Amino acid sequence: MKDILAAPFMTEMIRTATAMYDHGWDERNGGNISLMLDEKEAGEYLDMHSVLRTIPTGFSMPELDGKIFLVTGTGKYFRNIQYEPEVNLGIIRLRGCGQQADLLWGYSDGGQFTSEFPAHMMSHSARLKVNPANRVIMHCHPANLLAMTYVHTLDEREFTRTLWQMCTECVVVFPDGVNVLPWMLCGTNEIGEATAEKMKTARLVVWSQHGIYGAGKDLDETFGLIETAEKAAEIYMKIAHLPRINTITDEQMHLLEKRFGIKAREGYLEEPDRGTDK
Ligand code: 2HA
Ligand code: ZN
Repeated sequence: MKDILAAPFMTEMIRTATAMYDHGWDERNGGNISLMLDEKEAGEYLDMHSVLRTIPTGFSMPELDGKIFLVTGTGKYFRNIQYEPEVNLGIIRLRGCGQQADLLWGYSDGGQFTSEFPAHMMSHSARLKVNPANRVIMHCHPANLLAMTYVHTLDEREFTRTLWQMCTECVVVFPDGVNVLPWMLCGTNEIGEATAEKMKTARLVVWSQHGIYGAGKDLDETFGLIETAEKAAEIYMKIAHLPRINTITDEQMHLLEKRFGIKAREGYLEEPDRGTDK
């Protein structure tokens, strides 16, 4: 059996959680990540028949039966993941219509997966239907995106357009835009279901006055997605109180669409022949 602490999925997870902490996105026990593992790859590092204990999930998701996830632990600090991965992370396999999670590794102090496990698993299910290559759901509390939800309309088209206007590459990195949930109680199946519904049409979902969810095919892509949206929100928070005398126009965004071979979300940009709006 190979050393699991040297597995690429483990080193990448630790590297990513540490970078997120270093960016200030995951204060105290804030934030959580789940990474779907390939069964064959995980089998090189784990005895797949040895179940340490079984944890009830509190929801039913038959479509995820047999799927294996590396998940951050509840109450655990991202800051500490690099020092004690086996305490702060766990690997679980779902079964029994997703109602049971068999622990295969980790949570070694008796802990369990993140309180946002329902939102993660429901979002995995939603994103896999849109993109079978999706592997990552990531949640964190980046300051500027959060700040923006206090002063900007939560209308999804307007929120997205503002972010696209803040950096030239935004529309290229997230052409599907950003969906937005109003404030909701976190850690519940209800916010999980609402997040998954929003994940059907975008890889980024803002939780107002709380944080953001991102989805992607790997940790790098998902981190980069949140990083780009947060950079745009930072610029917005630097200029929101000042008169805006220049911006990126819809016409320019259409040029970006052509240059990078992407298509901005339907109806989010004015069509070229109808001129541009703000
Ligand atoms: O796990 O971020 O939303 C801590 C959180 C809950
Ligand atoms: Zn949170």
